[in-house]
Amino acid sequence: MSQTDDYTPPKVWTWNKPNGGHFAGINRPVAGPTHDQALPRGQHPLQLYSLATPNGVKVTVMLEELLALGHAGAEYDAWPIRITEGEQFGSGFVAVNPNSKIPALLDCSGTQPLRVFESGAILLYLAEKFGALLPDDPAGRTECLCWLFWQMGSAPFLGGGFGHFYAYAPSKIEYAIDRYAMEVKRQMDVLNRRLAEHRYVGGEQYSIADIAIWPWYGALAKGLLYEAGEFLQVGEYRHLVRWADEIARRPAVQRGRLVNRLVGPLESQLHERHDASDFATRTQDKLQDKQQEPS
Ligand SMILES: N[C@@H](CCC(=O)N[C@@H](CS)C(=O)NCC(=O)O)C(=O)O
Repeated sequence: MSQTDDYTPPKVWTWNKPNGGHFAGINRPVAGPTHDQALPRGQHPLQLYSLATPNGVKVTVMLEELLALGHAGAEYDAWPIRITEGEQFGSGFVAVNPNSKIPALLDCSGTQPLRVFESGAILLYLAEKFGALLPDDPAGRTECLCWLFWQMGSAPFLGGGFGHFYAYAPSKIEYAIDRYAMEVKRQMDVLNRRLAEHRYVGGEQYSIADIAIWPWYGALAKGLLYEAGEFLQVGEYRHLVRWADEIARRPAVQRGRLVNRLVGPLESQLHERHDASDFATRTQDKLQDKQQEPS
């Protein structure tokens, strides 16, 4: 096994900027704004500040699903936050999310704007606001929320753990990759077993549990995250793959994936979303932007 035992932690940790790996440019050990930057504001009650990473896609899929269900009050303006350029540290964004991470939502439909941050909290807020995509009965609701919170607790092991050490870390550390590969395979097995018995993660009804889990574990199961499909043998989790394919076919999911996407084929990018008609005209948007990746 390769070892990294040439490092002895000092008594007091200090910030070694160049040692931060792939995200060295944006990672820092303190919170709060770095600069003044107001957020743009559109005409709809819901203002979303986000990016088409897995955490961002959860919310745009949710909003598109709500609109597809006929909830006109879910009309939204979606503004891109360029996290590789540090826009999450602007004063306006920090006021909406003190944790400086996308996605962040501002609901301006009441007398005072209401901020909502953390993707799981945003999904739950929207589900309750519109009475949709969350079962009403106590048992169904509880099961759905268990899986929603499962995702919020599990994905950091996939993204911050496995993805970081497998794809982004400046050196390949066998111990770290082993540890997180084992955990991620265990998580996929959890989902696979659940989906062997139920059509959707929450049960027989499509819900915010699927909307939270699909952008991470659906992409993983299709080999689209961290180029790790072969390494993790994702095709073995056939019930998870079946579910991932079914969710991917939903028109609202296909629309939601495009919103605030700044990279990839031009037809997959919709930098800002202000109206349903924006999807039809998106290929006219010729702006290119810097790489975005889940952190
Ligand atoms: N637990 C948060 C995680 C959000 C998150 O990690 N967002 C990433 C992009 S996927 C981000 O904004 N990173 C910027 C940074 O870390 O500075 C949520 O689910 O909303």
